[in-house]
Amino acid sequence: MTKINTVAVIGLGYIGLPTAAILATNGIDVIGVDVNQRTIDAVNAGQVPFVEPDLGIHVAGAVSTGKLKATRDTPSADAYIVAVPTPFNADRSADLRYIESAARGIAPQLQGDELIILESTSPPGATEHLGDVLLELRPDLSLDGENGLPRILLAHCPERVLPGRVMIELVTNDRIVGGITPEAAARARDLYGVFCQGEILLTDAKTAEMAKLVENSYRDVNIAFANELSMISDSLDIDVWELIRLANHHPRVNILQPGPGVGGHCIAVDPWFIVSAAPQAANLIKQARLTNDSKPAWVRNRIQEVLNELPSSAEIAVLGLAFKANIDDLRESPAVEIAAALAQSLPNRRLNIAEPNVEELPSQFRDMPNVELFPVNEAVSRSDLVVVLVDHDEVKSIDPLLLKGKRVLDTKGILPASKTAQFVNSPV
Ligand code: SAJ
Repeated sequence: MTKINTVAVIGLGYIGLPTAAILATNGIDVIGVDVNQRTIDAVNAGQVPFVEPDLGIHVAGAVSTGKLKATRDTPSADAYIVAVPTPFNADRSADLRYIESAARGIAPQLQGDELIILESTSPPGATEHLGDVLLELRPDLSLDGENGLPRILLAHCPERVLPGRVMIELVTNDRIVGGITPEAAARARDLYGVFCQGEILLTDAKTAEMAKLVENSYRDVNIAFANELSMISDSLDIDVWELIRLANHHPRVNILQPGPGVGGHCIAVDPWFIVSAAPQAANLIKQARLTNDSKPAWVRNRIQEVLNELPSSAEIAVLGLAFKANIDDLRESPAVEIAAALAQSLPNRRLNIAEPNVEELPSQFRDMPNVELFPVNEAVSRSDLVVVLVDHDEVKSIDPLLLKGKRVLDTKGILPASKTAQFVNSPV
C-alpha cells in the first residue's frame, strides 16, 4: 500500500475544514485550499470562520504544530479530498461547476498513483464526471492503468456529519466509500481509517453517491410527515406536540418534530438531485420537498392571523434565524425566509430579532429601519407577539414570567406555554 503522508483538502467549509483538522491532528500533513482569502488567513491564524463545537481546538492545535496550513493554490499531495459546494441550477439539477474547478486545480499536480476523493454531496455520476474532467486535462493518466498509463485512484466518500456534532460524528459515524475501481475504494478506506472509528463500507461510486442522497431524503420525507401533521392538527384544533408524543409511544413509530420548514444546505437540497435524476419515479421524494418548502409561508400566514387581532403598534419578537438549534448557519434557513417576508411586508411593524449565534443581522435586514437585533430576553420584553422559529438553548430557557400577557406562536413547541396549548396560544 502506498502510504499517504500529505493530503490537500479543497474547500475549507463546514465539511472540508473539520476533515482537514482531524487528519492533521492524527499526524497527516494537511494543506487546506480555499478561494476565500479571509478563510485562508483565519485558518493560518489557527481560527475557525464559523461556529462548530470543538473545531476551534482542533484547528488551533493542528496549525500550531505545523500540520495544517491553508493556501489558495492547490499543491502537490498524495491524496486530494474535494469538499466544495454543489448547489443546484434553476431547474434543480446539480451545478458541478465547483467540482470542475477543483479538478482544474488538481490536474496539473498529478503524477500518477494519487488518491482523489469527492466528498461533496453529488448526483449519481458526479465522481465519474470528475474523472472525465481530470483525464481530459491529463490524457497521459488513466483511472485503471489502461494502455499502460499511470493511474489515479478516484472514490466518492460522502460526508454524513451533523452540524453541531461534526467533530464527534467524523470519528464515530460509519462511512460509505464508493470507488471508481475496487483499488480506489480500498485506498480511500485506508485514509479514512486514520481517524474514523466507525465501520468503513465499500461499494461503487454511484451507489455511494445515491446512498448519501437517500439518507437525507429519508429524513426530509419524515420531517414532511411531521410538518403535514402540524398543519392538519392546527386545522383540527389538536396539539401536535402532544399528538406526536403519544403516537411515539408505539414501539414501531418514531415521528420527527415539525418546525418552520427545513433548512440547511443538505436536506433542503439533496432530494432534488434524486428528483432530477429520476423525475418520473421520485414522486414521494418530490412531494416531501414541496411540503417542507411550503411550511414557511404557512407560518407567515399564521403570524398575520395573530397580528390581525393585535393593535397596529404591536411589536413582534422573532426568536432564531439559524436553520436549526445552537448553530450560526443561516443557509437556506426557513427562519430567515419568514423574518425577511415579515420585515418586507410589514414596514411599519417593529421586528425585534434575536439570534444569539450572530453578532449582526444578515445583509437583507441591514437597511430596514423596522428591524433590530437583540438578546433573546430583550426581544421578548419589547414585544407583544413572540414567534419561536429556532429551538436554541437561549430560547428554551426564557423566563416564563417574561411571556406573561404576550401572544406566543411557537413553531418548535419548546416554550412552557406550548406544552399545554395549541400551536398559536392565547395570551399566556
Ligand atoms: N428538522 C425538523 N424536524 C426534525 C429534524 C430536523 O424540522 O425533527 C429540520 C431542522 O430544523 C433543519 C433541517 O430539518 O432545518 C435539517 O436539520 P437536520 O438536523 O435534520 O440535518 P442537517 O441538515 O443539519 O444535517 C443532515 C444530516 N443528515 C441526516 O441526518 C440524514 C447529516 O447527517 C448530514 O451529514 C447533513 O445533512 C449533510 O451534510 O448532508
